[in-house]
Amino acid sequence: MAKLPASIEKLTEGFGPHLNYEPPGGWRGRGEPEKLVKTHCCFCGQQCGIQLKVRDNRVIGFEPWEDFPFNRGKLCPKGVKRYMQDNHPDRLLSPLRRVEGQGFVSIGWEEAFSTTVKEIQRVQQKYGRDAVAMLSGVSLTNEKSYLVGKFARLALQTSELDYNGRLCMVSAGAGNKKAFGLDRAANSWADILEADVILCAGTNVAECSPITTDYIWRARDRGAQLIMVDPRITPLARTCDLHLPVRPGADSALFVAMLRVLIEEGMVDEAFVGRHTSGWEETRAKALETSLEEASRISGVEVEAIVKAARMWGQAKTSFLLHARGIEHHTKGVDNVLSCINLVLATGRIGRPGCGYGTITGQGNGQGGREHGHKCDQLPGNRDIENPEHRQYIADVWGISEVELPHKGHTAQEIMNMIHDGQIKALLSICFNPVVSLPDSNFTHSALDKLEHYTAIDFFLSETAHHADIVLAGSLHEEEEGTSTSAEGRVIKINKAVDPPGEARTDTAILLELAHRLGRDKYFAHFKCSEDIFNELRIASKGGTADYYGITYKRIEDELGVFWPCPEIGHPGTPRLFEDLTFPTNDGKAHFNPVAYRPSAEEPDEDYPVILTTGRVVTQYLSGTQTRRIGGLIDLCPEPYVEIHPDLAAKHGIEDGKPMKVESRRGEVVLKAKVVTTIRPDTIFIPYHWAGKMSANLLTNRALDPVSKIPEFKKSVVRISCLKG
Ligand SMILES: Nc1nc2c(c(=O)[nH]1)N[C@H]1C(S)=C(S)[C@@H](COP(=O)(O)OP(=O)(O)OC[C@H]3O[C@@H](n4cnc5c(=O)[nH]c(N)nc54)[C@H](O)[C@@H]3O)O[C@H]1N2
Ligand SMILES: Nc1nc2c(c(=O)[nH]1)N[C@H]1C(S)=C(S)[C@@H](COP(=O)(O)OP(=O)(O)OC[C@H]3O[C@@H](n4cnc5c(=O)[nH]c(N)nc54)[C@H](O)[C@@H]3O)O[C@H]1N2
Ligand code: SF4
Ligand SMILES: [Mo]
Repeated sequence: MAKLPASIEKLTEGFGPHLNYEPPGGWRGRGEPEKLVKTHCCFCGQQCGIQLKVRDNRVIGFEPWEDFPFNRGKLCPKGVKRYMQDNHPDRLLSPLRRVEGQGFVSIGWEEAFSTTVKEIQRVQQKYGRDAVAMLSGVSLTNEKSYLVGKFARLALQTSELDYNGRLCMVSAGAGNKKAFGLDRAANSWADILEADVILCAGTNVAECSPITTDYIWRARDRGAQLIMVDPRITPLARTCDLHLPVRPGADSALFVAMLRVLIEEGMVDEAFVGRHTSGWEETRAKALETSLEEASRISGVEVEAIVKAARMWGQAKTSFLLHARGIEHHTKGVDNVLSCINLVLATGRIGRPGCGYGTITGQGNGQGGREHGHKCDQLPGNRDIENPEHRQYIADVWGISEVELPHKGHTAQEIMNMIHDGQIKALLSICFNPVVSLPDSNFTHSALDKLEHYTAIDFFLSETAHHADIVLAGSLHEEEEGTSTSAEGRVIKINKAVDPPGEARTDTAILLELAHRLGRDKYFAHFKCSEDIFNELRIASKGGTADYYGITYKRIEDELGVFWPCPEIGHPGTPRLFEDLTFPTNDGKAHFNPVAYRPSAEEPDEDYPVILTTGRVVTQYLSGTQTRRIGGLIDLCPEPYVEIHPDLAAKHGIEDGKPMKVESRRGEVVLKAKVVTTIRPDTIFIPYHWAGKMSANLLTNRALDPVSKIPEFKKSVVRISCLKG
C-alpha cells in the first residue's frame, strides 16, 4: 500500500484501530468473488446502481454497474468505499444492554426483546400509549418505512411517530404539495440535459448530489447556462455563468425580486398562467411591493445581478430549477421553496421536455420514505392522516376500524422537546442519530437522559445509541431485499447480497418479532418476506398521490426502475409529471403562493455578529456513523473545520489551519480555521458530520418552520475568536 502523506497520517492518529482496517490477509487476500449482486448505493438520494462483489457470505468489493441508466457506472467517493462497512470490526453482532458501571454488555435476543416489550407495556400502562414514541429514518427501504408506520400505529398504538426526513425533505414536500398537489421532483433528470438555463439554489451539487453534476455538465456541453445561488462558491459554482452570493436566510427576497423583474420586463407566460394556475394576482401584487434595492439590501446580491439572473431565466426557452437544503433548512423553508416555484410557474416551464423542477432528495430513500407512512401526519400513498376518507381507506387495508387508527402526532424535534419536558417517557428508534443530527445537541443529550426506557435498532453503536438501555443489532442495506425511490421518483430494487453476521438480525425480523410479542400478530404475521410487504404497500398506496400499485419487483428488475405514479399494472410509469398541464390540487391548477420576506429566528447582533451556516463535505455522510468508520473517507477529510473569509479572519487575528473558537447562545466548539475566499465575509460554514466536542449542532438553533417543522440548520448567529497556541 502506498505510504500516506505525513500530514494525513498525523491527522488520522488516534482515531482508533478500525481506520484503514483490512481483514486478515487484506482485501485482496479474499480472492475472486463468487457472485456479483446488482443493487444500489446505501447513501444518498441519487441511488446509484452498483454491483457488490460477494464471497463467503461477505461483501469484498464492488464493480460499476454500467447498464443502470441514472449513473451509468459512475460513483462518488462514498459509493466507491461503501462496501467497507460490511466486515467492519465495529459492527454490532448481538443485542446489547447498558449496565451502569460496565458500559454495554452483549446479551441474548430473548432478554433484549422481553426487556423492550416489558418496558413499553409498563410505560404505556402507567402514562398512556402516547408516552412511547418511535423515531425512524429513510435510509430504510420502502418496505421497512411502510412496516415502521404500521408497526407504530398498530403494534405500539402510538401517534408519536416521526422520522429523520423531518430534518431534510419536509419544507420541499410541504411547498410541493401546496403548489402542485404532489410531492416529487416534476421530472426525471433526463430533462436537465435539454434545459437552456439551470438554476441551482442552496445546493452543493458537486459534493452532495455528485452524479447530478454529470447531467449539468452534459447540458452545458450543449450550451446551457448555469446560475448558482449560495453564500459559498461551491465546486460547481466555480464553473457557473452567474453566482448569486446570497446572505443566508434571504433567498425569498431574492426570488421575489427576480419575479418582479419578470413581471416588469414582460417575461411572464400569461397564457400558461391564465389557463393552468391560480393565485397569480395576489402573488403578482406581493412581488411588486418590494423594490429591487430593498431585495438587494436584504439578500446582499447586487441589483444588476438580480436583473441579470431574471433575464437569463426569463428569456430561456427551456429551463430546470433545482434546490436543496440551503433554501429549505430555515424557519421560512416552505416560503423559500414557494418563491422558487413561483418563478417556474410564471414562465410556464413545467410538464414539457427540457422544462423541469425538482428538489434534490437527500437521503437514500428520502423520496419513498416520505410517502409511505412514518411521518407523523401521513398514511401510505402520501395520504393525510386527518382526512376521514384517507383514514378509512388505510383502516380497511389494515383490517381495523377507523377509530383504532391513531391521529396526527408530533414532529421529530417536537418529540425530542416532549421527551425533555417529561411528556414522552420511552423511545424506540431505528435508523436515526439525533444526538449528532438535531440542532442544539446539549439539549438532545439531556432529553435522552430523561427517558425511562430507550431501545435503539442500529448496526453500529451510534452516539444516540450510547443513551439506549437496549440496542438491537439490525441490518445493513446489503442484508435485506427491498425497494427504494430515488431523487428522480424512480422506484428501484435493493438486492440482498449477504446475511446479517453473527447474531445480528434483519430490521424487518426485529420489528415483526416485537409486534408478535406485543400481541399484534394478526396485523403482521402474514408478512413472510419483503415482497409481501411491498405488495401490501402497493394496495395501501393505490389511489393516493404516490400511487405504486402498478409497480412490481419483476417490473422494476426488467425495466431498471419504474417512476411513480404508476396506478395500473400496464401503466408505463411517469418520468415527467404534469404533461397534460393538470395538477392534483383542489382546482386542477398549479398554485402560485404569495411570499413576503421575513427575518430568520436569529439575526446577527452585537453579541453574536457572525452568521453560521452548516452542511456537508463530499466524503462524509450525514451524522457520520457510517462514513466516519471508513478509513479511506476519513483520510480525505479527517475532522470538521470552519470555512471563513480572509477579511473576517483578519479582523479577529484568525489564521488558516489554526484553532478558533465559535460560540452561540447554546454552545461552543473549537475547530481549525480554513481561510477561503469562496464564502461571504459575514458568514462562516461548518460541516456537521462529527459528534462530541466537534459537533456543529452544539451551536445550531432549535427554531422550526411553522409549516414543515424543519429546524433552522442553515442559519444561526455566533461570535468567533482566535485561539492562541
Ligand atoms: N457527501 C454527502 N452527500 C450527501 C449527504 C451527505 O451527508 N454527504 N447527505 C444527503 C442528504 S440527506 C442531503 S439533505 C443532501 C443535502 O444536499 P445539499 O443541500 O446540496 O447540501 P448542504 O451542504 O446541506 O447545503 C447546500 C448548500 O447550501 C448553502 N447554503 C447555506 N445557507 C444557505 C442559504 O440561506 N441560501 C442558499 N441559497 N444557500 C445556502 C451552503 O453553502 C451549501 O453549499 O445531500 C445528500 N448527499
Ligand atoms: N447542522 C446540521 N444538522 C443537520 C443537517 C445540516 O445540514 N446541518 N442536515 C440534516 C439532514 S438533511 C439530515 S437527512 C439529518 C440526518 O440525520 P440522521 O438521520 O440522524 O443521520 P444518519 O447518519 O443517517 O443516522 C442514521 C443512523 O441509522 C443507522 N442506519 C443507517 N441505515 C440503517 C438501516 O438500514 N437500518 C438500521 N437499523 N439503521 C441504519 C446509521 O448507522 C445511523 O446511526 O441530519 C440533519 N442535521
Ligand atoms: S453517495 Fe450518492 S452519489 Fe455517491 S455513489 Fe452513493 S448514491 Fe451515488
Ligand atoms: Mo437530508
